Amino acid sequence: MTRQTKIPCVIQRGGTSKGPYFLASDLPSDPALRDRVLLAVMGSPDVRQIDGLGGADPLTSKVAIVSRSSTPGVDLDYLFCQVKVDQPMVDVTPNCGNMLAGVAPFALEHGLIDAADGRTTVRIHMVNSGNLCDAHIETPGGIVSYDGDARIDGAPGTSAPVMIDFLDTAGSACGSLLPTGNVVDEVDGVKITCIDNGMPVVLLKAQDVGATGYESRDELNAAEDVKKKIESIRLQIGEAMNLGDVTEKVVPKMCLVSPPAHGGTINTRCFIPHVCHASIGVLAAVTVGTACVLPGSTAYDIAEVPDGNPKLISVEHPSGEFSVELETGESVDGVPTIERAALLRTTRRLMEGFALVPADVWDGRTGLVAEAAE
Ligand code: NQM
Repeated sequence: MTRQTKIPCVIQRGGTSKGPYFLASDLPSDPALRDRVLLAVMGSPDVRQIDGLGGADPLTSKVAIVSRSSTPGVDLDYLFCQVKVDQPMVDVTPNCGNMLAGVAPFALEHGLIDAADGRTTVRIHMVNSGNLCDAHIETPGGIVSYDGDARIDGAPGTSAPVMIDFLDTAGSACGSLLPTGNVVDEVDGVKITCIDNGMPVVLLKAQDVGATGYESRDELNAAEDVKKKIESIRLQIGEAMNLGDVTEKVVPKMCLVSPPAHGGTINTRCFIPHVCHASIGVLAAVTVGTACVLPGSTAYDIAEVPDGNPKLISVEHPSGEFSVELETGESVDGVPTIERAALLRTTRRLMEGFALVPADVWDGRTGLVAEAAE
């Protein structure tokens, strides 16, 4: 019988995503070995991830790695790992604002930080991008509560609210808000806006690639012609967005935009990047919201942006809407600065135990690297 390495692990829903959460100290510190371990944990590469914990979908093939932060004034470090379902690859380029919702509760339950009586504010360093955020967690009596009335589209039921304030997300992976230096570029005859306010996203009008923008997720996943056009644009623009060769990367995300259909600000269908999202990513929504207030962008002329500051931007998606509160500051060269983006998520601890990986992938007792996995 093959001996297996037991790794302490919690499975948690974070927003509209789900996956294992680990303490950094329970995983190998070498990134290449860590990635091999995560592939084994999730059962990748395999379209069904049948031999692992992954859910055979990009939204359930995610891992959060958490530790106390060594940065003064910051409580936690959070590294997000997107484990590819059908390829032996782990991408740490982007953040995930959904898994982020579970990070502070996980750390509080593991005693990495202390809870206040009532509500605990936790400052988190998102290692992937170097950005900071504050997560506000309900902790009555100093204990994390998962019960409450908060509801988000894309997750059933209600739970305790996790309010998140993003403090400085412009240029998270691309180095600047508008990485190509332009509000609009043109590729394959299609006008696009390349923007990164927490997530590298390319926004294009749905009609420009032969879609309406109101299709279901399944319809778009079956729309090979539309997906081919989108991928061609993505591969051509990746370098100009400072992301290098994006063939094997999960960014930039590709977002089809169209006028709102349900009283929101804008309607979206996001490809992440090859599968249509069931809703929309957190930082993708912050980035799309930012494009809505950016004069000249591909979203600006179709967005119905409310007056006032801060503004509640409602991003419509295949399973409802996602509200982002955006506070804008002075415009510099026609580009508004985003002072703050705040939003609501929920989370729930689902399982606690051990993930098991074959010892020939990682022998956790000796820390030995297995050559066999190469
Ligand atoms: O944009 C999916 C998700 C995400 C990422 C994706 C996310 C974000 O919904 O911050 O949360 O875009 O691949 O979990």
